[in-house]
Amino acid sequence: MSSNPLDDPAADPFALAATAAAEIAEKTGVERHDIALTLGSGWGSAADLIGETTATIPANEITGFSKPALVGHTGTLRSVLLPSGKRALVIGARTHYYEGHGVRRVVHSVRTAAATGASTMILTNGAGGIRETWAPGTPVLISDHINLTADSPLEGATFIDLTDLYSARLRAIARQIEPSLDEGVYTQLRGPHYETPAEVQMVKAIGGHLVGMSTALEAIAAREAGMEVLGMSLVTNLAAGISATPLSHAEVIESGQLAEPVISALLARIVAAL
Ligand code: 8IG
Repeated sequence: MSSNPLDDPAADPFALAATAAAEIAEKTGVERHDIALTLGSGWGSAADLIGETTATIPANEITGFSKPALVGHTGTLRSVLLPSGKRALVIGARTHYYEGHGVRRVVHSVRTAAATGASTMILTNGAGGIRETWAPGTPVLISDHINLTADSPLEGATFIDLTDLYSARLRAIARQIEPSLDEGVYTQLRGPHYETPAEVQMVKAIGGHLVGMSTALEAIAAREAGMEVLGMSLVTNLAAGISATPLSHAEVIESGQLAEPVISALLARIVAAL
């Protein structure tokens, strides 16, 4: 196991993000990126659809990034030239909170994206759906979140307003592209276990519509960095107890793969409209 500089409590996570961004600029030959996308389960093909990939970097070659913990998570950073001439940084390497490396490692990709110049952060994920009407394969715009990790990427007395964290402006653009897109409140839990049915009922009672293990902490860090955030979930499964059948990771992966072409094309159309 190689050590990660972010694990040193004395390290400055923003300085390490700036270092990572400089390395990305050097390795991609792209001075500044405008938009960043983190592609979660089911969303990966969007990278091929949004534009022309001009550089692909194994994430572990960049300061602070780690090898992906999970098969199906690609572990690369890609620089994509959009038809508009804008540059997108596609992050296919997400560190999850449940990996236990701490929240600095979780949000490093977002801070790095901001340091590359990106002013828009698109966060995508696979999630469990609490609304019965959301069949597996349904994409949902994230309108707000509930952070049940009991953690924060902010350190010290850093008071950041999270009203309109998930930009109403960007959501309106997404709904212009696809008027049938539903919105929902994403609830981040620590995982890696899925919820019990009782926990899903608790999340429903407090106003959550989606359950997942990423995104909320990343969105907070994106806002701290001054970025405008668009969040989208792919409902890969009904949350525990909403459907009669138990959850299996294999089924979650499979429904993600089935929906991937459709939702990736949708995301590409949204990116083109930003
Ligand atoms: I994909 O049902 C996916 N990720 N917490 N619950 C939680 N995370 C998830 C789920 C789910 N499905």
